Amino acid sequence: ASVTFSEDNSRVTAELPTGESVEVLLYGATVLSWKDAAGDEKLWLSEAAKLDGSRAVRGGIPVVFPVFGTAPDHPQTKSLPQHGFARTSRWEFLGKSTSESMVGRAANELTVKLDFGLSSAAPGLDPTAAASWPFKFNLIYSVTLNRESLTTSIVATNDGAAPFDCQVLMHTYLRVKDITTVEITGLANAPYHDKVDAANPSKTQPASGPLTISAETDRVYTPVEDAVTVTEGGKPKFRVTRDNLSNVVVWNPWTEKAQGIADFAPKDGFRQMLCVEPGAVGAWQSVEGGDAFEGAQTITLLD
Ligand code: TA6
Repeated sequence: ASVTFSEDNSRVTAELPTGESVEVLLYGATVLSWKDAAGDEKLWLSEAAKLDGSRAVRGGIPVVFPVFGTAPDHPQTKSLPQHGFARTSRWEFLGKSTSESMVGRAANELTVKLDFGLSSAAPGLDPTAAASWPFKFNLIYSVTLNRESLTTSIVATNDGAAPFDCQVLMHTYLRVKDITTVEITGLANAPYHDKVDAANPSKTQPASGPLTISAETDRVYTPVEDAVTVTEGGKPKFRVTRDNLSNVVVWNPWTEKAQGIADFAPKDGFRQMLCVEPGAVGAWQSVEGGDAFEGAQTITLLD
């Protein structure tokens, strides 16, 4: 048995013989769908998400580079759009590879890796980028699927002589059945920047007790533990681990913000989603000419 691929000029899909699948839109190299063997969707995608390249995809896993949010007092990136230009550029599909290994429960388990590229010379580069971020760079983004997990990894290479500063984040929209039964653990004692409390943004997560979501939540954590776990109704659902990404953003827009986001639909869809976003966003990553920044997330299915 082998992996089934499909590719057209807008997206690439891969399906394992056991039924798990992933779909990636070339626009933004945005993972749109990740299904388990039973066909259950693990990511949330807005019903009003634009998939035609007219704006960043609302949902799935948008790639954030070279800036998270906006950085008005950072000369190199202050004129870039929110979350940078990677998610609004057309990436090139570089190819696929499969490997077989004794992984997890299944002997001889298949793993499939899809590679995508975006460079400063690419025709698909969002035009605002070249205009306002004049660095020579090359991005390789890999999406790796096996029965247990989905890994997304990025290598950002500086092809110029001058160093550049960047931030990297994978803006993952996890799908949940009911946000009110969700608990997030692995953040104990973690300092975080609370973007909902401008008056008092610097906080620390208590030593015990899970994070629960019952209002707009927008926090940039620096976890002290390796894994963040999402449970629903007391049952573990997702474990998120990181390589070289020291931050995790937890976001849910809740009622009012969802109402105000044009491409967020249905408006009560915030009850079925939770953004857990691994990134290197607490500080600027300075990449010397010829060097690269690498980071990855792995989302493991626990049920
Ligand atoms: O990751 C959280 C966040 O920075 C929120 O502040 C909110 O702006 C969200 O990203 C969505 O941003 P977007 O530009 O995709 O609407």
